Amino acid sequence: MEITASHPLALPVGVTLDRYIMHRQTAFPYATGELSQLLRDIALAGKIIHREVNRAGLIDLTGGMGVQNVQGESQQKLDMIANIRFSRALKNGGEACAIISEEDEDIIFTGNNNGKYVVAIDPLDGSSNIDVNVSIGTIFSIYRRITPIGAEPSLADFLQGGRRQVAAGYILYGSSTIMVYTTGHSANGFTYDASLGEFILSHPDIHSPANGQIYSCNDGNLESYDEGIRDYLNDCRQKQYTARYIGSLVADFHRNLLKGGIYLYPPTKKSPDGKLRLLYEAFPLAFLAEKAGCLATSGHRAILDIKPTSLHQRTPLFIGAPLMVENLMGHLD
Ligand code: FDP
Repeated sequence: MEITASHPLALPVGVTLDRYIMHRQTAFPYATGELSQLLRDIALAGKIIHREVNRAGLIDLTGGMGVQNVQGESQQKLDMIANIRFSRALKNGGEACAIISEEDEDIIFTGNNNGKYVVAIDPLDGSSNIDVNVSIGTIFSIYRRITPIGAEPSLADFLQGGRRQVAAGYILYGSSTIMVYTTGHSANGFTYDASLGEFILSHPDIHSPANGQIYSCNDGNLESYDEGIRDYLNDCRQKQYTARYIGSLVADFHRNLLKGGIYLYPPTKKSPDGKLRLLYEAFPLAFLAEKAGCLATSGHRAILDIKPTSLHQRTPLFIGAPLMVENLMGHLD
């Protein structure tokens, strides 16, 4: 068999996440490498979760724990495992002095009081899809601490506001596993090659389409949405847009980011403040979305302009293609 230059076997493997992070770091002469290491720790935990998710059905990792998490939602075994994996990776890494997680009520102190960063994380988002082989994800958000290095970190480190994030992203465990993150410049995606054990740059400098034709929301909640939202959804139907709702925020967000679309989780009667969590769902996705040319709003203000007041605060979320989000806003009071 002749292997030509364009044959897949002859093509270079591509840029690994490690190399990319290292390369980016050299662009900042005063960078110490701690943020780079933190991102590598997150990627490593992501690889482990990829492995657990893929064999969950074989080793009794599906199903619930029989307990509820701090949100009052039933905790799945994989939720708990992902939480342990990420906490351990961040504790062992040494760069994070504290973590907050969807699965824990209070701040987790890593014991590394010299660490410069704090991390807010949803270790496994989309729990209701875990047992049925549907895409799920991890969402993370990183801040430089504002408490002095060496001291015990505090709530204030986590309540700085979304615009103070220094990095944010997600890992989607889908038909392939992909990590997408930004350090405040471009948004880049790295697909996991399990045979190499490496994330490889596959989606450099993501720019989402300015407009789209996909809308994603839980239609079963329609009766409990405000009139403006119902109006907007009607508009989408009249334009014969495509309805796509996986019910895993990361998966719905990722699809819309690449194809052009809007994700909506409005206030409902059951969740009058919205269902999604500000610090480890809305903030990181909004930060990433803005870098990729999208918009994210609560319906009242840009998500990144919301002043956080508590660790597990909720918010309505409308996020996606800028023209779609603007059109939606035109339907709201
Ligand atoms: P889940 O409760 O399954 O963890 O983060 C919460 C979240 O999933 C999102 O991932 C998802 O988009 C949304 O809630 C789904 O909520 P509904 O079941 O109410 O539609």
